[in-house]
Amino acid sequence: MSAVMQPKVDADRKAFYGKIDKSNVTPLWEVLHGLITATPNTPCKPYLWKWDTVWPWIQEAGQLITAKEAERRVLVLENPGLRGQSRITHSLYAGLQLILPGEVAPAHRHSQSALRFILQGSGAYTAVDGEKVTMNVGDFVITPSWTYHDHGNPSKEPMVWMDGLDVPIVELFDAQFLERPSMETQHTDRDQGYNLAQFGNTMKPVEYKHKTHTSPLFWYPYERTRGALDAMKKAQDPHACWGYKLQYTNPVTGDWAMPTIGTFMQMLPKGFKGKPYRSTDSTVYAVVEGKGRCSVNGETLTFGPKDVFVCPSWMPYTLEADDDAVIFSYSDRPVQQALDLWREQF
Ligand code: GTQ
Repeated sequence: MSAVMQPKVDADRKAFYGKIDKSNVTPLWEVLHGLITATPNTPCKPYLWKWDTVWPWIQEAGQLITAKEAERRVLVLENPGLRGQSRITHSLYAGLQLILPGEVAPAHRHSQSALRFILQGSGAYTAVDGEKVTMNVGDFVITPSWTYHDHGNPSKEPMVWMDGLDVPIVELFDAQFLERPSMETQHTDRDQGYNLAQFGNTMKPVEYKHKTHTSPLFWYPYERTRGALDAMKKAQDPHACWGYKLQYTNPVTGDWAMPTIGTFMQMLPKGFKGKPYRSTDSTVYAVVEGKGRCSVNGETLTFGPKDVFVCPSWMPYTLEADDDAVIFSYSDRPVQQALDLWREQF
């Protein structure tokens, strides 16, 4: 085709696009290269939220609104590449929730699954399905899809945890529901610790049959997780990329603790310099102990306790630690694996 033909071709195509556009039809060839890409083309960016920066703002939020009025007094951590979408990665939500002494965050239930990862304070509780769990720093707590939950703080100190929810995943499927019961708080008739006793001891009640894909154990205390990492560290060498890393499991099925969110705790031993790693699950990290660095996409994220950072899909990153660093993380890995999509490379 000669060059002189081009304007006519362009004009014909434009006219054609205009004609079919009115009926909501569009040519694939104009968008194909952006649609089916050779590697993940994520809008998610690497980012670090320093605790020292956000903690004063969390306290300020505590002066501006009560937990009751807000329903949930949370500062959402929005990925800089996804502003206005209440997302920390393309598929997951994160927020920092504050509950002050004497406050109650009223009960509700929703299709979205939630995790709590405790960053500061002790003595506040979350009530899940009729049972209160009093939380401490480093604990991982699950609120399964469609279970009633309310939070309260009978302690004398403010309590902050990170909320991780699968909001964007549920939104993708347009499958969200929310209900508020008539009572502000749930009647809790079981003792604290009952859930852990039933499911946290590599046993289960003989009559227990699981009905959902979420772990029946909803409280994973830090003490146990930390103990497991310590034992691992004594027994073996660290993995070249991730040091010592454990995945939280459903004790009954051995599967993920939550169907949509994979959760992990890892330890980078003092002086660790990890090799580059990448995977298709954009990952949210929350630091419990220690200091170190994550280098991703030419940026160095220098982290310490209570900091939160994100490593986006398929960007190679390395982890380093100055002292023993213990880091919680979560991602959409269970969903990707269930759909045969997940890849990693190291
Ligand atoms: O605690 O139920 O950060 O429903 C966002 C939505 C927390 C909660 C969030 C929620 C909650």
